[in-house]
Amino acid sequence: MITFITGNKHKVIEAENIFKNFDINLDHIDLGYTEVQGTLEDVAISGAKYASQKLNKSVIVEDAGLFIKSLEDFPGTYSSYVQETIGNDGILKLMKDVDDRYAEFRSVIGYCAPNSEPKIFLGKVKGQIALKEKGNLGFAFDPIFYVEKMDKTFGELTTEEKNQFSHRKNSLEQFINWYSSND
Ligand code: ITT
Repeated sequence: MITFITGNKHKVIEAENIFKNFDINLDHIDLGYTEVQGTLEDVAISGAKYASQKLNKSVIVEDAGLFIKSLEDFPGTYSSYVQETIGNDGILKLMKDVDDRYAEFRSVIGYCAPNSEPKIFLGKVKGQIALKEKGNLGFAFDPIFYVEKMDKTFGELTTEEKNQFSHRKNSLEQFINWYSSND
């Protein structure tokens, strides 16, 4: 049994949808943990270690973010704060008249078992910042993240569609592959 520590119910839905194809049970607890200042990797390592010690369980945590090339990787590790303050409208304003709209979502999964050292798994997906919000599926930055091969934003994709190639799918799949061959 793996316990996913997150306060984001959308992440839980996506993760459950991925885990159901494997023989690993996934539980979910919203245990607040203090996010250290630092990279996605730093946050995932310290969060996983903290939660696993506190609960005496094998846990995963995830730290994710949107990295926009022409804004020098902003909002990056400030993604939560930016989503809560200026939101998608604010990002679109910053991107007004910007030609290079390349962006990546990154997801780092931190895994830790009791009395062990944490491990991390990075997943990415490439896209573009759309010219306007599109779609009401998904969450947070999804309506402004456009994926050329689908000709849709993440906000226009069902969970199943997003889970075919999202940053979260990539990080979780790496974790699952490692876990399945080490357990
Ligand atoms: P945790 O409790 O798991 O930390 P969170 O929502 O705070 O949940 P993160 O810090 O990992 O998640 O994410 C940083 C921000 O990026 C936050 O505003 C998320 O809503 C947003 N985000 C993360 N994954 C996303 C995705 O797949 N699509 C759109 N926005 C996403």
